[in-house]
Amino acid sequence: MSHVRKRYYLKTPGKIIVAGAIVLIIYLIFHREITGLGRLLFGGKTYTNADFDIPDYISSRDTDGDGIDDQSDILAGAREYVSKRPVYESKYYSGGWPDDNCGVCTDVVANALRAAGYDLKELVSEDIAAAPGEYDDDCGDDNIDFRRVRNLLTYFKRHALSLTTDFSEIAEWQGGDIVVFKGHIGIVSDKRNRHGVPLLIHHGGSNGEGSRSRPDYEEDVLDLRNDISGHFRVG
Ligand SMILES: [Ca+2]
Repeated sequence: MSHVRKRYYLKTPGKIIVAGAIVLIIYLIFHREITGLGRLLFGGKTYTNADFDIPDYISSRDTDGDGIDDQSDILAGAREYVSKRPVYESKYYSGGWPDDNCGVCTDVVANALRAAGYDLKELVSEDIAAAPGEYDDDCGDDNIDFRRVRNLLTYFKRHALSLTTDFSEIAEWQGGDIVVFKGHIGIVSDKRNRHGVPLLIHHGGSNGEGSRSRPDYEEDVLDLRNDISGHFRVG
């Protein structure tokens, strides 16, 4: 008894689609550093301050007294937090701090600063009490106030060093800085793209309101955004 192997062939439209997809993928891989979609999908080669003759910024402060300067602690704290691959989910916690590996964009910043000895829950609460007119009227719950982008923007405007929002001034951007967008916030990476623009350590969708866990929390997306509202340095 003979067996006749049945072969399946793609029809012409299918072949064109598959070939087109392959060409597009190859193009994006080889041009990933100059195309926004390629950078998002495949990342790109990264650079450091040394590649652009930019001196590393070392803070003169060591708030938690661990022998490591604040700026370095903040950067390491951000990486430590996202290394646990938190799940993007916006929930209320009775203690304020998420304790189930879920979180939102503000939790990256709160945990990064916590690693340097800054308790944003306490600091934001104290500042709202000291200057309630500077914050929105719906503030007043310590457990959530420090997890809202708009409150952190107000707090950093009042208490942190405000720096340029021009991405072309690459020497003014350092790992451990804080960057705020419309509805989103993150920590500046010490890795840079081919133009010297740093990567962003963050959690959330590209519009800041993501609802899924990201496969990569450190991305070359900073200069793809046009809604920056603040660049700050705490350390
Ligand atoms: Ca320290």
